[in-house]
Amino acid sequence: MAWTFTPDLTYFGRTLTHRFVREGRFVTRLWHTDAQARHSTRGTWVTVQGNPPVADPGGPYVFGETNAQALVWTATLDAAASTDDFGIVRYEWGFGDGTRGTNTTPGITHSWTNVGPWDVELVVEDAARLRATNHTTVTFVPGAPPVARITGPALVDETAARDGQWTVNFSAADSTDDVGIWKYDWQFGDGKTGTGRDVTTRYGAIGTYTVTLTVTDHAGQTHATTHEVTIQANDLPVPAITGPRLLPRPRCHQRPLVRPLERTRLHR
Ligand SMILES: [Ca+2]
Ligand SMILES: [Ca+2]
Repeated sequence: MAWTFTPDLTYFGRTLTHRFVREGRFVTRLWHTDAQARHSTRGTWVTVQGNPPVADPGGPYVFGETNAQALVWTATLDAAASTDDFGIVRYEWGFGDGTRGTNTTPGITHSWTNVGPWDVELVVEDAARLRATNHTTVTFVPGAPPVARITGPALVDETAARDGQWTVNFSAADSTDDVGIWKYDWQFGDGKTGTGRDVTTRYGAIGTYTVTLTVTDHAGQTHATTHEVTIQANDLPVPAITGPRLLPRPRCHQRPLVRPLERTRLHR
């Protein structure tokens, strides 16, 4: 009669004592040989169970705007303070937004779509499948809103025009934010719009236009400013006609190039 706990650990005898060094469910096999040398095998599960774990999700967590990227808030949570007598094998998180995630290590990174506060649940499990649950909160706090500034000409004359279109450049490079600007949205006052920090537009008529710049930081906070630009023409064009030059009139005392006909007859 032999008892096998692992391929290299075998006991013989009707009864035995085995010391488990960790929690979990283990397969134990009994190899039996009767008096007629017939063999049979039976297996069973042995569950080794210590104390349940203690869940500690950390927190409450408060993160700033540096954790935001294009209105998505990302943070790493740490359950390293959770404990168990033999060790935690699984960390399951409920992020409060309807999604869950699992990991075999205490840390986990997740992204939320707004600032919360989010009620976060942590479930830890040891090798014996004993569980413990705890909660914390995750909150994101936006920083300062951005400040929009337009750099561009106030007056654009005909030197910038070509084929009836005035080309004008504007820049939002002087706009500021405590963390960073996500978006630049432009309205040029003539119905056209644009995006990006540095933009070029074309006006098709003289006049004064109000340019509006709206900047958005990664927390979704906005600020708008305006800038007036006047499009003008220079002096009106002066038409000039170039044609054939007039020939000079012949002088009266000049002899005709051809002699009169009757005088020619007298010399015959
Ligand atoms: Ca345990
Ligand atoms: Ca900001």
